[in-house]
Amino acid sequence: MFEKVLIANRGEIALRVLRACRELGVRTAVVYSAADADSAAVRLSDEAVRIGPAPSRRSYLNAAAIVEAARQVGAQAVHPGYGFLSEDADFAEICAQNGLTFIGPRPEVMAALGDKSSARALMSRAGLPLPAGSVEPVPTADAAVEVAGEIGYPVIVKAAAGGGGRGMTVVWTPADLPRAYAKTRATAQKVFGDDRVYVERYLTDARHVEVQVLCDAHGNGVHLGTRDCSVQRRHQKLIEEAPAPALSAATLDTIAETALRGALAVGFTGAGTLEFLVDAKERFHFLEINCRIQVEHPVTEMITGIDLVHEQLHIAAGTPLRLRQEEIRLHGVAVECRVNVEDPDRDFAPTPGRLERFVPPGGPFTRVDTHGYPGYLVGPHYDSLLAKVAVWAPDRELALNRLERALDEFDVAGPGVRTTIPFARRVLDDAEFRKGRHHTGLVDRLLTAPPADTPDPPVTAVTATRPSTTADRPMSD
Ligand code: MV4
Repeated sequence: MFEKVLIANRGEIALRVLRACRELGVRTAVVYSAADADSAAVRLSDEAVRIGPAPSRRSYLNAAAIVEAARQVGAQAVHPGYGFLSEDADFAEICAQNGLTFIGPRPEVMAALGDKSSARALMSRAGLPLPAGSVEPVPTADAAVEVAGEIGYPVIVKAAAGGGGRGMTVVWTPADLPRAYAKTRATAQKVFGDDRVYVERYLTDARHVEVQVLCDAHGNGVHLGTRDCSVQRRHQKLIEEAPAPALSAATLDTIAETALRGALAVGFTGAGTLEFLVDAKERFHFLEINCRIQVEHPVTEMITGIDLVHEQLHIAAGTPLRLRQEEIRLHGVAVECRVNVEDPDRDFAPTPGRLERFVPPGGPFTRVDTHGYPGYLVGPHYDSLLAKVAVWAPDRELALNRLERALDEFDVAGPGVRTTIPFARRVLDDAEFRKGRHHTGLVDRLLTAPPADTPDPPVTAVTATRPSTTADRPMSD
C-alpha cells in the first residue's frame, strides 16, 4: 500500500478519499485553492498544499501545479476524485512520467474510453448492445439524414468527445436534422475542440441504469450490481438508488454481467461505471463508461458493504482483487439525495452564501457525505453540491420513508442560501416514483406540472412534453 496519497480534489469527495486513506494507514496531502483555505479537508489532512487561486483552471485543473505539490510532499499516488482531472488521460500520463501512480485506469485505456465514439466501437465488439445508430462518426448532414432515415425518429446527435449529457441534440423530424447536426458539430468544436458527432435513435421514457465494476491490474473483475439514476435535471442527477427498481432480477443480472464483460474486454482497471438505457421492454443499450469514482457510489457501498475507495487504493497499489463475484451479495435498498445549494424556484440557480445553520441528519442507516459545517462559506466558484444524504433499509418503501425523515431533519440556512431539498421532497412524493415506474422524463414532468397547492386546470388535450435537448452547464459528475 502507498505511504502517502495526494488528493487532487475538493469538497465532499476530498473528505471521502481522505477518510479511506486514514482507515488504511495511508498518510494524506490535499491540494487546495485560495477559496478553499478553510475547508474541512485542509483541516483534517496530514498536509495541505495551496496550488493556486479560486478559478479551477488555475488550481484543480492545473496539472503542473498538482504534480509539483505531489513532489513537494513526497506522495506516491494521486487520487483525482470525480470531475476536474479525474478522467483526463493526459493528466494520468503526466503523473506516470513523474513517477506518480494515478488512481484510475491506464492513460491509453482512459483515452480510448473517454472518446464516446471509440468506447462504443470497443464495447460493441465486446458484445454490448448499443442503441440503433452509427458506430462511426457521421461525416455530413446528408449522411446523418440517411442514418436517421434507417433507424427512425426521434434521433439524438451526440458529440463523440462529449459525455455526461454535454453536446447532445434531440431531433424529432427530418426537417430539423440538418440544422441540429450543424449546431451540434459547432458546439462540439467549441467545447471539446473536436467536432465529430454520431447519430443514435433517441429512446424516450427509458431508465438510466448503471453498473459499478471493480477491475484489478491482473485481469480480475467483479460487478457490484446496478444503480438507477433516472431522476436528473439537465443531466445533473438529483436522486440515485441501488439496486435499480422495478426490473426483473434476471434483467439486472444480465446487465451487470454484460457490463463487467465489457470492462474486462477493454482492459479497464479501477472503479468504473457503465451507463445503460433500459427501455419499457427491459431491453438495454450501452451509452458510455465513466472511469472514476462517482458521486453516487455510496448507495452501492450500502447494499454491498464494500468500500469502493479502499478498493480503488488497493487496485492502484497492485494488489489482486480480494473480492470474488460469488461472495458479493446485494442486500436491501439504498437511496441517495444530492443536496445542492441552488434555488429550485429560480431555475436551480446557485445560491452561494454563508451557512449560519448547518445541522445534518443522523439516525439509523443514514449516511451524510458533506464538507459543510456551521459557518462554512459556500463560494460561487465550484459546483453547488453541498451534501449527499444516503439511507439504507431492507426494502424500497422503507428506504424512501427513511430518506424523507432524514431530509426533514436537515437544517441548512444562511442569508440567500437555498437548497434543492424541497424539490427532492416532491420527487419522493410522486406516485410513479414511489412505484419505481419512473423514467428519465420524471423531472421535466414535475417542473412543468402546476404547483402542488393549486387545483389542476381542466384537461382539454394531452400534450407531449419534449425533453430539453442540450445541457448548458459544466458538470463534475
Ligand atoms: C440518450 C437518451 C436517449 N436516447 N441517448 C444523458 C446523459 C448521457 N450519459 C446520455 N444521456 C442520454 N442519452 C439516446 N440514444 C437519454 C439520455 C438521458 C436523458 C435524456 C433527457 C433527459 C434526461 C436524461 C437522463 C438520463 C439519460
